[in-house]
Amino acid sequence: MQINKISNGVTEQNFTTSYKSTWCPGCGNFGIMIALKKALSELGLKPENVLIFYGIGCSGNGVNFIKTYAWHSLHGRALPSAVGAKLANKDLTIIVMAGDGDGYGEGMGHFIHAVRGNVDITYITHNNKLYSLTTGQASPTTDKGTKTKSTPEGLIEVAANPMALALSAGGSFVSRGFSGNVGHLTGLLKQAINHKGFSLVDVFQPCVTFNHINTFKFYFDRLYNLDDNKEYNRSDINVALREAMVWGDKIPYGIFYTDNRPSYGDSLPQLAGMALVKRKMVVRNIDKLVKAFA
Ligand SMILES: Cc1ncc(C[n+]2csc(CCOP(=O)(O)OP(=O)(O)O)c2C)c(N)n1
Ligand code: SF4
Repeated sequence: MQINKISNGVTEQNFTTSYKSTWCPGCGNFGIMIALKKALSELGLKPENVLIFYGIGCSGNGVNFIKTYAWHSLHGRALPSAVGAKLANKDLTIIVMAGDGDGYGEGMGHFIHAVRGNVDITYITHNNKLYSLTTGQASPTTDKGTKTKSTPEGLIEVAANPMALALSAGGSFVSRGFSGNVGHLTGLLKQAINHKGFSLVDVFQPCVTFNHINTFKFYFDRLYNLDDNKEYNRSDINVALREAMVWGDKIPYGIFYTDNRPSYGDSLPQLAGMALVKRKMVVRNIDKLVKAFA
C-alpha cells in the first residue's frame, strides 16, 4: 500500500485524487469541491485527520474526488453516521456533504436533531433545489409552483427553509454560501470548520443540466452578502430569522447567525480528555447479567 507523505506545507494537491470527475461540465458542485480543498489546505489540515461523510446523489459522488478518509453513507443517513464518528473520535475534523433531497428529505429528522445537539461537525449541503442524480424531480427545497418531472402541474408544497429551520432548532452557526463565489465560500468553510459546534453551510449549487430556473445568473442577479455589511449583528437571532425569511428579487447569503454555546461533546463529562477510540478498552464479564435474563 502506498502511503502519501504529507509535508508541513499542505496544499490543495494533497486533497486531490486521481479520479476524473463524473459531474456535468459547469456543475455547481465543482465550486464547492474547489472551495473545500482550499479551506482544508489553508487551515493546514491533513487528509488523514479529516473524515467526510457523503450522502447519495450527485454531491455524494464527490467521495471519489476529494482525498480524505471518507464514508459513503445511505441516502439521508450521512449525518447520524457522522455524529457517531465524532463521539467516538473527537480528534477528527468531521464534515458531511449532502444534497438538498438527501439532507432535507429523508435526512430532515437527523438534521434538526444534530442542530439541536450542537454536535461539532460541519454540514455542507449542495442545494440545487432538485433531486438531480435521479434526473430532476422536485426536492424539499424546490419552490412552490415549480414544474418538474415529478410535479408537471406545479409543486403544491412550499419549500423547506434550511436557514429558518436551523435557527429555530438552536443552530450555533447558520450560514449560506454560493458555489459561484468560491473565494467567499472558502472563507465561509474555514470559519464553519473552525466553529466548535454544529455549523451549517447551505450552498446554492446550480444544477446546470436539470434546473433551468435557479441558474448561476439567477443567483448573481439576486444575492447580497451579509458578511459585507459591517452593521449586521450575527448574534441577534431575531435579525437572523428576519433575513432567513427573505426570498425574492433579493436573497441574502453569508453568516446569518453564530454563538458559542458548548458543543454536545464538550457537554459530556464522559468525553473529556482522551478520545474514546484512543482509550484502553475494558472488557467486562457479563455472564452473570446474561444468565439473569436467560
Ligand atoms: C433510501 C434511498 N431512497 C431513495 C434513493 C434514490 N435516490 C438516489 S439519489 C436521489 C436523489 C438525490 O438528490 P439530492 O439529495 O438532492 O442530491 P443531488 O443528486 O441533487 O446532488 C434519490 C432519491 C436511494 N438511493 N436510497
Ligand atoms: S445532474 Fe446537475 S447536479 Fe448532477 S452533476 Fe449534472 S449538473 Fe451537477
